[in-house]
Amino acid sequence: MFFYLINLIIMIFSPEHECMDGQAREKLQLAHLKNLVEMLYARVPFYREKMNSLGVAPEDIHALGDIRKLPFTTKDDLRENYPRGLLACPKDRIVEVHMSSGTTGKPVVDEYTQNDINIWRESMARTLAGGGCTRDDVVQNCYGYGLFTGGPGAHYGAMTIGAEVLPMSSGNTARQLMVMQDFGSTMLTCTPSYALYMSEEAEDAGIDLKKLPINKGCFGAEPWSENMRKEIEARYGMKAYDIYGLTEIIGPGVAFECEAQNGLHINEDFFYPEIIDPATGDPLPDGEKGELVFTTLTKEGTPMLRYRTRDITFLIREPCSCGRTTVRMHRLFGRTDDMLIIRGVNVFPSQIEQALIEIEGTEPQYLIVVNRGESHLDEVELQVEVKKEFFTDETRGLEVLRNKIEGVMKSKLQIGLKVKLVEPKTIERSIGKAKRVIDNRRI
Ligand code: DLL
Repeated sequence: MFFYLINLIIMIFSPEHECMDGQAREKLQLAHLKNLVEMLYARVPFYREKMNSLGVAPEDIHALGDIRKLPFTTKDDLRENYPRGLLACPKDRIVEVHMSSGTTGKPVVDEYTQNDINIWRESMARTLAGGGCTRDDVVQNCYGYGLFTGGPGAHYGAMTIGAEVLPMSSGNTARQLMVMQDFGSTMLTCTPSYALYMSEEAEDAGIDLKKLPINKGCFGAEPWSENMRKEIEARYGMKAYDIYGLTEIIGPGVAFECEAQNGLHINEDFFYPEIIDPATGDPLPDGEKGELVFTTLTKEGTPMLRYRTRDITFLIREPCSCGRTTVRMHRLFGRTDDMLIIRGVNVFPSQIEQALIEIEGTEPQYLIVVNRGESHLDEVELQVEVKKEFFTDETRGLEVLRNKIEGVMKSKLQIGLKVKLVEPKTIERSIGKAKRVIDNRRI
């Protein structure tokens, strides 16, 4: 009765799990962890060999903290075991497969049993409910369908809630806008860059998104800043929520924002998080920024043991005003492998984006091009789209703006970069994940 009331008031999808007492949850997590380690040791040679080489066996797991005795798993391990080397159950129990291509090497594979799909449905229902989704919503799902987890994940979640799903996939923006108007979509799910792109197309077509019923959205799959959130909220007249996940762990549904928007709640009864120092692998205390590591506690197809995500964040354990008791992660700061090292200085594309959107006159569209110059020094060109008024204006305005951006970047990033202002819509738009960096140094 108590949980039923909470559910009615603040739309928590599974209050009995999401608002669970901390000690009870830890007990559950430990039981799952023991099962998982036993199962992986018995069934997956890759994990058995790794554990043997560290001299650790399933019977060494007595407390949650013992997870630190276990080996890490990396993206390279996954690629080396492509396509089916990490399968932990008979192949005939697999009902669905997803992959993420990345930019180099073999894709990363996730294979799901029916039980894994059920966990995914549940995690995504919690995620969309965190963004206010109810059975009364019409969810326009413009994450890509196919091998990418975004489309199917959001679809499963919305259906589990009982909402109506429009399975649009990404692209064909004119049709997206037509359907949005004709079917009265109330919730949008897509990458944040595609949400912005659609809003530009709407503006050009004379459609005022603020007048449509669409009033909330769950965005993720790529880095985006607080300012980009404000921009999306202003253009649509909606509330925009950050959602996080990765193919290796399940897809979207690993963590999500609630209405308090003070970090992303991790579905930690399914996905056990740790933060480590990326250089040493040592655990870091709560509140300290490091690499996020996940163990899938209940997955059957391709479970992951201490998977190093390369995503950088910190954990927040203070109670959340929404009533959920799950640990939260701060929205991502970047990735260990996206970090550009420019003349010895660490730079994340997200820092550039954050600085840029604060500068009046620029559009939230940019491209970072890194070259190694003739003097063998790294040279960075930052291409920034500028509002169309600037190009009809005298060139003096453009020069002032360019100097301003260069000055702000120098003070925020501690490196000098060359800014090239470009006309609206010259930077290539993406219907999926946006490409923000071209690093020619590696070619
Ligand atoms: O992007 C799953 C997903 C789909 C998440 C839809 C959210 C919404 P992958 O293609 O395997 O899976 O990419 C995972 O994308 O390790 C992060 O680096 C990045 N990422 C995902 N969500 C966010 C986010 C999906 N909210 C990789 N903010 C992850 C920043 C994100 N980066």
